[in-house]
Amino acid sequence: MLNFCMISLVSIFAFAQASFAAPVEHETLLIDDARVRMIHGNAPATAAYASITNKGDQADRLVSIATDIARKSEIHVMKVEDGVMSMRPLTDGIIIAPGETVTLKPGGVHFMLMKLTSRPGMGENVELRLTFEQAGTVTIMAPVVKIRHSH
Ligand SMILES: [Cu+2]
Repeated sequence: MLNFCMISLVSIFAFAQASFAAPVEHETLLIDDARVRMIHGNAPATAAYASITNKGDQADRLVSIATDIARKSEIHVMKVEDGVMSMRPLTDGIIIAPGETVTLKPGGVHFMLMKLTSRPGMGENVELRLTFEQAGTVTIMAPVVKIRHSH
C-alpha cells in the first residue's frame, strides 16, 4: 500500500512537470502554452496548440509549422458552415499585430500534424518549429497532453 502511494506520487509529479511548456521568447515574440493533443492508437494525425504574443511594434506573420513527427504540418482553422464543422488550411498563415496575442486552441485555429511518422505518448515532448516572416524560425517543445474537445 505504501509502495503504491509512493509510485502514484512520483508519477503525478513527473506528469505535472512534463505537461507545461516553458514560455519561449524569440526576438519580439513570446510563445506560451504549447501542447500536442494525445494521439489515439494509430491515428494518422493530431493537433497542436500554443499562444503567440507579438511584443514588438511591427506586425509579424506565422508562415508555417514543421515537426519531425509528421511528414506534413499545416495551420488550420475550424469553421461551422450550415451546421457542419470542417477545417481548412490557412495558406497565408496568421498575421499577429503589434501587442496582439493569437491563441491556437481546440475548436479554433490549430496546427495540424499529418502523416505522423512517430506517436509520442502522454507527457513526452515534441519539437515544433514555427516560422515567422520577420522573426524567423523558433523552436519550441510541446508536451503531449489530453485535450477533451474533439479538435
Ligand atoms: Cu485541422
